[in-house]
Parts: sequence; structure tokens; C-alpha cells
Amino acid sequence: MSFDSMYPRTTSTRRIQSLDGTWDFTFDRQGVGETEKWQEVGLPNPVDMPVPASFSDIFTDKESREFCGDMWYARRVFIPGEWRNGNVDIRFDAATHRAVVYLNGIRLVEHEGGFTPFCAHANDAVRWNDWNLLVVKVNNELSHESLPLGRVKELKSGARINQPYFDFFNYSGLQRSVRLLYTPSERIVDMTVVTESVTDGTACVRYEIETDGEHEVRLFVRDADGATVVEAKGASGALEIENAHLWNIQAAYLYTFVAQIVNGDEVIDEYFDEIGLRTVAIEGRDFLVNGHPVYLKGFGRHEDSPIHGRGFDPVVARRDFELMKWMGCNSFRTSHYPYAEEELQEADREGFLVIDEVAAVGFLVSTQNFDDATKKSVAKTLFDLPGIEKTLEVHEQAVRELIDRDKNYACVCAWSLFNEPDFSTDGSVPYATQIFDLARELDPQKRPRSYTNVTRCRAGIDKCTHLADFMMLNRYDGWYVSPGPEIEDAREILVEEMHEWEELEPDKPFFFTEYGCDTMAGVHKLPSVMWSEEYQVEYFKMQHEVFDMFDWVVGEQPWNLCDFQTVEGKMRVDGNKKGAFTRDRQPKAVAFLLRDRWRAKSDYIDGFDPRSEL
Ligand code: CKU
Repeated sequence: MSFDSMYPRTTSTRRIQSLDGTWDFTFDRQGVGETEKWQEVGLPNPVDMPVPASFSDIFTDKESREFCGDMWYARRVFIPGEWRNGNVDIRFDAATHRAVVYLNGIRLVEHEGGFTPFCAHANDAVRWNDWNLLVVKVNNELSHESLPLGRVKELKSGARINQPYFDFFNYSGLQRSVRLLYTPSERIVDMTVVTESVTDGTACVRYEIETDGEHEVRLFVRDADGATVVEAKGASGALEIENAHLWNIQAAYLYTFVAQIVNGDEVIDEYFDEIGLRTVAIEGRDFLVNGHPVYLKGFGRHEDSPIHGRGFDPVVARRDFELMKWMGCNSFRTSHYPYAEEELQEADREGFLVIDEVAAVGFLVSTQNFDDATKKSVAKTLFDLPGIEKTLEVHEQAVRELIDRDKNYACVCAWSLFNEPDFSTDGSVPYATQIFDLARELDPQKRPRSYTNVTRCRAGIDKCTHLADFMMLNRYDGWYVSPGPEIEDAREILVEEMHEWEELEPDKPFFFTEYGCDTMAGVHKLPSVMWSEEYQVEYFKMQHEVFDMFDWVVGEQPWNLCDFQTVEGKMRVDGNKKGAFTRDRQPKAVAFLLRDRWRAKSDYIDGFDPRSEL
């Protein structure tokens, strides 16, 4: 659908220049940037700011950390004269939560949404073979018209702060890479690959390549050794790959799909993508990958680490994969926003399944969302408020951009279209229906769709379960509900609810996508108390005993892989401490319990072992 979503790649016809590094940076507390023409003259008294990074944890004063409003980034960029005859675009992998981009004072593009990429098409503003001034105004304000949701509060001093309706710090800024792209004047603007079926070793694949010109299109499929296994002519078609190496859990195999626009022997443009061949489907109570029922083991995660905040860091990302592999995980959910593309590429290589979540979190008018989400009466449901049509528009656009970006990844096995919406009122149904229908229409692979169901909307209360292809439950019985000495009551509450689900949704697979309890690493107590490592272990044992009573529970993803930063609050001790690991990625006792359980449980319920086929 769009060039903006295609991951940037250098090929025989395409060039990339990284714009990561140190930029000029300043807060615009008075909102005077445009009138003082910062976009033309650069920033007054800037400080150095690394890109990619969240700005908050770099500063040593609270006012800067909590900054809410417009912040400006600027740097000079040399744009080669040789690129004059092609397209020059500046690609932002993400700008959180919205941005306006200027080159040499000329406004190029505006983008809403902090977790999906966009391009600023630059040709009309470029000074060729010369230095150019690139200026970006980023804004991080939360509202009912932003995803995620929240509000801005004005303090008595006049200072403004963000009040998230969600439980993670509102990190923002240029948190992912920025790149200058050169592509030819006639170019490939989209590529879609769908594995239709895999039978008797043959994969049937459909492809579609969109260009902005009229020349002929060719496609080559190369195996991991670089040998061409299939060639095709035409912008779309069906292919058969015989003796196909399928993409499986923890046994990934990626083919390289190379698309070219050609004019006789001349290659006008070339692009490639690495694609795993696999199918995903739901049949009755089974979630199938290549026809085999799977059991999901993994975590809800966050892109979060000390100092970097939510700035993408390949070192932390790699460590997280090592931790997950050590534990025997095979999956994660991109709670609560689309993660950096590099994370999905890694999941594709490692053979991890990903539940890909749009940043639709905070659908409860509450800054204590995690607590109020368990109580029916406290906070207002958003779907019943005026102005919800605007939220819907923003949500639809976020779904479009997510699916457009991630549609080809083999690891993406399902879409999570909301996190913990309050679906308890009739008002939520038309809104949710539109989002679910849109996802079905847009996804060329027609992947299963769902949302995480919140405690407040337990079995029988939630009015939108009919929309979900499978169910995802977030439950905290034993933490927010009946905690500590009441844990046996919590077990009963959960078991009772599961029996209700058994009646209400007898044809769907269920995953637990959140369960957990805050635990301070190093706090030990016999007998246990809440917040001790011992209590976390007891809580997880109880949960797993309940899951194991129901063979239609086919996935468990505790909350959270690691401790992470949140807003300050009386329920949070320098952040959320529900990690199996600390924020610096060291294990708590529960990590060993999960490791033992998951290593003993195979990825495929039918005992299929794809590693034997590699
Ligand atoms: C987690 C009601 C549960 C909300 N859920 C969402 C997640 O973002 C929070 O961090 C719970 C928690 O630890 O409270």
C-alpha cells in the first residue's frame, strides 16, 4: 500500500544514509518555534540529543524528564548531487507521538502516531550536493484523540504534565532510526507475499508487487544459500515452491524475495524482503501453524531500558531474545504498541510467534487504569463519551499503518486490536466492529484477530467477544483481586470464571496474555508476603494449576518479561515490578520456575518437532 512502510534496504538501485547520531534539541515551552522560524534558522541554544533515544531519562531535572508539549530536533544533512534524478525521502521509523518535518524551512510532512514509520518526500526542498537543514517538531501530548490515550494536566505553576491512562512511562521523541533514502524515479512502492497453503512439501504462494511506473516486473525467490528456486514475471501471481523449507517455531527458514522493475536487461529498481513460508489458522480450539496446534509460551513485554527509555537499542533487544530463549519461550506480544521493525526481523530469524498489538491502550478514563480496570464502578468507559468518532479515526489509521508495515512477517501470527478496552457497554460494539472489519479487510494473510480482555469485563460482561477469533485474557486474581492470604479465593474466582467461559465460548482457543504480581528482586520472606520473590513463585504455581485444568488454554504470556518504568504513583516503586527479570535483565526466582515449566512443554501440542526437518 505504501512506500513509507517498506523497510529500507540497500540494493543495486537503492541507497541509504543513516541520520542516527547526535542532533540539536530544544524544548519549546512557549510554543514559539514556528513564529521564530526555527525551521529555517535552526534551534536557539540547543543541547545535544542522541537519536534514537527517549529524551526523558537523559536529563537530571524533573521538569525536563516530565516535559509535555513540543520539542524540536535539528541537524544538517549532506544530500549527494548524484541523487538528483531519483527520489530522496527521509524515513522516520517512529516519532512519538506526532511530528512535523521541515527541510530548509519547507514543511514536508506531518504524521500522527508514535510507533509506525513515515517518510518525508524531500525532492522539492533539497539543496543538491550541499548541506541541508533538517528540522523536526515532535509533540508528546496525550489526549482522547491519541493512541495511547491520556490527558494533559495543567499545574498551578502553569507547567503541564501528561497523565497517561496506561501503565508505562510516556517516553517520547525520535525513539527509532532516521534514514535518508535514495530510490530511482520509477520504483517499487509495495510488496506483498502470502503463503496460501503448504501440502506435501509444496508451498503455494501468492505475491503482488506495486510500482509507480509501467515497466515490467520480475520476481526471484532465493533460498538461504542464495540459489534461485523460482522466477516469475508480472506484478502479481501465484508461485509453487517445491520441497519448501517451511518457517516453524524455533526452526525458522527465510527465503529472499527479490523484486525488480526491468526494461530489457536494465534493472530500473530492485527491492528484497526476507520471507518465511508458513500458514496460521484457527480450527476449533486449536491455533495452528502449518497445520500443527501450538502452545504459546512467552511474555508481554515493553521496549524499555535504563537511560534509553523506549529508544530502540539492539543490544537490549538481543539480550531479551537470549533471556526468552533461555526460558524456552516461543512467543511474545508487542504490548502495548508496535515494536521496532528490527525486533520483528529478529523474531522471524529466531522462529518466535508475535501477537502484534496496535497502540490502542488506555480505553478507560483513569490514571489508575491497572487498578480501576478490576472494578466495575470507578472509571468511565470511553466508548460512551462524546468525541469517540475522532478516536476511532486515529485508531483506524494506526491499524492501517501497523498492518501495512508488518503484513509480510512470518512471526506475526495474530493482531491485537485493543488492550483491555472496556467492552461492557453497548456503545463499544459498533466501534469494535469497525476496527475488526478493517483489520480483516486489510490483512492479505487474514490472520486471526483479538484484543486482551480485562478483569472488569469478565465472562458474561464483555459485549464484543463474538468479534474475536480467539480470546486473550489478562487476569490478576491473586494480585489486584484477592491477594496475599486470600490467594485460595483468587484460585476459586478464576476457576469459576473459566467454567463460565467454557460455556460462553466453546469454540475458541484461549491465551492468558497477562498474569503476574509485583515483586522486588531480593525481597525474601518465609512464609511469603506480597512483593517477595516467594509470593511471585506461589502465585505463578497457582495460575498454572488453573491453566492446566482446561485443555483449551493454549498459551501463557505472563506480565512482564522485565520490570519497566511507569508514571510515579503510590502503587509503583520506581516502576512496575512484575518482571520475571529486573530492569537490568537479571532473573528473579520465578524465572527458574517458568524455565522448568516451559522447557518441559513442547511448542507443538501434537508433538511435532520441526527441528528434525531442518
Ligand atoms: C498491568 C488491569 C490490568 C492492566 N494491565 C495492563 C498493563 O499495562 C499493566 O502494566 C496490568 C499491571 O501491572 O498493572
